[in-house]
Parts: sequence; structure tokens; C-alpha cells
Amino acid sequence: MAGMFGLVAASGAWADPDGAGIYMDLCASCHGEARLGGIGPALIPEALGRLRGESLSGIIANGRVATQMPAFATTLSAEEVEAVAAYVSSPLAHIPDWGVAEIEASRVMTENYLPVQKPVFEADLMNITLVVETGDHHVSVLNGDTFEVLDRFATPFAVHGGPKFSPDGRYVFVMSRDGWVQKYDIWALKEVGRIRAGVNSRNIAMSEDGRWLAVANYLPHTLTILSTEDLHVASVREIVAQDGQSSRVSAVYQAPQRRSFILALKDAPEIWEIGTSDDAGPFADAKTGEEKGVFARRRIVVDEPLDDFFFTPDYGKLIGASRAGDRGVVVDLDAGKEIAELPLPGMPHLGSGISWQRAGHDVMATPHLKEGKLSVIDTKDWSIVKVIETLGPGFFLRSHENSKYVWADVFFGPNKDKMHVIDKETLEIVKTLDPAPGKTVAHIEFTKTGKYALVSIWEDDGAVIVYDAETLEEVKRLPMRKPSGKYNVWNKITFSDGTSH
Ligand code: DHE
Repeated sequence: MAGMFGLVAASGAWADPDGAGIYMDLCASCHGEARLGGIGPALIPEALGRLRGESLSGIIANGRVATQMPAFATTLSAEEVEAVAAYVSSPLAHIPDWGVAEIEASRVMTENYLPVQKPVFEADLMNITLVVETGDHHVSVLNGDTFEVLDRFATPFAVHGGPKFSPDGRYVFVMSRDGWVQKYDIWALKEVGRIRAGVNSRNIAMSEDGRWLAVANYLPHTLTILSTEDLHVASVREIVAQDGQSSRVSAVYQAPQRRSFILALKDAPEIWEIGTSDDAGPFADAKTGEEKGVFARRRIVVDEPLDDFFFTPDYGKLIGASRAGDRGVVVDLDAGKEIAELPLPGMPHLGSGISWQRAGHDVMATPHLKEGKLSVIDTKDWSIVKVIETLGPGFFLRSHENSKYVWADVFFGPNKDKMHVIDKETLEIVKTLDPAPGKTVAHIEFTKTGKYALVSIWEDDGAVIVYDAETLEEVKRLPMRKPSGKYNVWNKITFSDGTSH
């Protein structure tokens, strides 16, 4: 690439900016000739959507701090930068093959990795808490009692969604938007290996028995199922609706009691349920018999595509968001049909929904991405219990069975630095925290017993703030690089009340 650079600099700018040509000369060696990524991320519209306000041409011209992305402003004219930006923003001419062979070929196992007989550190293994740091693509492994950082490991570029722990909490799996799945051994504090399960992926889910990890893909239109043991490919299933329509998978969820994965389909009015064991259970009972075997699929036909699911704690029902983002649709998973509708204007973010018991009733709460409010819903009769006004639209909610409070961030707008603390009984905001004026303050996780609540200052020179979850006083600030989600082993593997799944 250096030689190519010299040639270009010596001969001046390209005569007629040819984005594709410039890409091949300057970008392909890191981002791949087919734009599917290499040492740099994939440069395709599906991946670039996440830039969230950062300008693509700005990144090409000025580079990216703390990455290997150089600044091209001295090599390329403004028109040439725009031409490359336009080229990488254009859809791929064809969806690349990414089947069993390609996925298997991408697997890289860590050479010097050896399992250990016991953890290489002293700590309560159930109180380990991971912090995903998206600023420089790392995960910090915290001792949840002392908040000491036990390890900080590099992840693939742009991790999204919650990492998933094995049922015993010993291993964790992390997924990036470019479809890489990384397996990490918490006892050994070492990466075990990684594999690219999709070209552009959404999230992952662990089967109830811990044997399988499902990866929801946008590109190609598939669900990849990996063996958690050695990351081999167990299944790549194409997603085709009954009318022949191919669909992206918006998300995959684990339904532990049903021993199944539940899939939200982006482009088809169907919900899929895929079994993860042959045993009897709600999934096996509800299955129509159209397919048999461990990954048997069941289709649940709905009126329109539904996205972003909240599940009742028994995984018997889900609420999905309508495409218009103005209502929630309740689906009974056993009956396999829609049973209710709820008015939820302002784009509910049901995936962040949490549930708890209030005055003998099961309730859930969801933030809305386009309105400053939280809807609290009775999950028996699907009535709206209360709409809580907030200082702006929020993204994440969290509570814990031992806490009196729900914590809700204000992710968007001028009050993005605020964090509301809400009483679970009165549904009143009891305190609004403002720990880092002007900075985004978001996402909450509790430690195992609910004693502390951990909150992110979501900035490159950010921090995780540890609060006493009862007094709401700050206890500690741990410097972190744009910390996003935090995940406590115990809360996740026990499906703690108050965590979104
Ligand atoms: Fe997420 C979880 C979808 C944008 C950070 N996000 C999820 C999940 C889904 C989802 C389906 C649940 C997966 C799981 O944990 O298994 N996210 C979407 C979108 O559709 C949306 C709105 C648009 C998109 O770009 O895909 C979106 N998400 C974002 C962001 O812009 C965030 C704030 C920054 C980022 O990293 O991209 C973001 N999403 C997160 C985080 C979680 C998440 C931190 C895990 C939350 C948890 O506590 O479990």
C-alpha cells in the first residue's frame, strides 16, 4: 500500500474521482477487496449505519484516533474522499456466500490457550462483571466485590448486544457487528478462539443447556448455530418465509423454559422458534410436526413483521414492536398467535424492557426511543399501568430483585447526562442523577446481590461509576474507554428479575 501511496502523491489526484478504483488502491488491503473487512471493519451500508452522526468522509479524511485508520486528507482531494465514501455506502452488488465452508475457514483458535483446573485469580466467580469498552474495542473483566480489573482483552471491532455466558458462568461469548464471535475463558482469563458466523450480524443467544450459540444475521439472511465447545458450525439455516420471501434476522433470543431459540424476522410476518433439544417441553408440545430433530423449526405467523421482543419471565408470551413503532403486539408462544395489542407510540424499545412484581401484579416497563417516557404495563391483562414522563428518550433500563428501584437513562437529547431512579412501587422518580454534566450517561448493571449499581459515562474518556444502590451515593469511578454495556455473571445466568434478556 505504501508504494501505491507514493505513486498517487507523485502523480497528483485521480483525474475523475473513481471511488471503486481509489478503494482498491488505498483501502482494500485493510478492509478487504469485497469490502467485507480484514484487519479493518467491513465497509458496507449495513455496517456503516452505526456511525451515528460521525461523518464517513470525516473519518476517511482525518482517520480514527486509537485505531490503525490513517488520515487520507493529504493524499486525496475532498472530491476523492466523497467518491470513496459514496462507493463504500453503496449496497454490495451481490450478497456474499457465507455458508458452512466460509464460516469454518474463518475460525482462529488461540495457539497457546489451555484450559485451567481452577481460576487463575481469587474472586467470587458469580460476581464477575464484564464491561464492554467500545472506545477501543476491549472488554474489562471486573471483580464485582473489589472492582479490580482482572483482565482487559481485545475484542473484534464494534461489539454489539449482550455477551452471553455459559450456564456455569465459566465462558463468555462476544459478538461484533461484522459477525465475529469470540469465546473467552473467564477462569483462564484467555481468549479461546473466534469465528466469523455472519457478514453482518445482530446478536447472539445461548441455548438453555449451554451447547449451542445462535447468531442472528442480516447478511446473509441466515441463522448460524455454533457449538459452544469448539466453535464448529452446527447449522446454517436460510431464513425464508412461507411465501418464499427471504428475510434478515433482527434478533435471536434464548427461551430457557422452552428449550428453544426465538427469532425476530425483519422482512417477513413470521416469528420462528427453533428447538435446541429433542426433549418434551413447551416448544415440543407446540411444534406442529413440520420438522423433527434438534434444530426443528416452528413458524408463528403474525399480521406484520415484529421486532425487538420483550418476554414474560416464563417465556410463555412476548411483546413485539410493530413496524410503525406505535404499538406493541402480544403473542402467545404456546398458542402460536397474537392475543392482544397495546398502544405504545414513540417507538418502544422492548428489548430493554424489564419486569418485576408490584402490589401482587406482574408488570414490565419499556423505554421509548422517540419520546421521553417509560410505559409500565400489567402483563396479565396488558393494560397500561402508568406512563412515566422522563427528561428525554431513554435506551436502557435495569433493576434487581433486591432493589427498590428501577434505573432509567436519558440517552438522547439535551438531558443525555441524566439518569432517573424510579421507585418500583410508587412509579415516581425519586432521584435524577447528573454525575458528568454534558456527557452521555447510560446503561446500568447491578452486582450479584444488588448492592451496587454500575453506570457508564459513555464517552471515549469515560468511566464506570459505582453507586451504592440503596443510598444512591457514588462509591467509585473506574476510568474506561467509552464503556457501553455491563454484564454480571450471576444476574445473567439466573435471568435475574430486572435484567433485560
Ligand atoms: Fe442495540 C442490545 C438492536 C442500536 C447498544 N440491541 C441490543 C439487542 C438488540 C439490539 C436486538 C438485544 C441483543 C442481545 O443483547 O442479545 N440496537 C439494536 C437496534 O436495532 C438498534 C436500534 C439499531 C442498530 O444499529 O442496530 C441498536 N445498540 C444500538 C446502539 O446505537 C447502541 C447504543 C450502541 C452500539 O453499541 O451500537 C446499542 N444494544 C446495545 C447494547 C446492548 C444492545 C449495549 C446490550 C444491552 C444489555 O444490557 O443487554
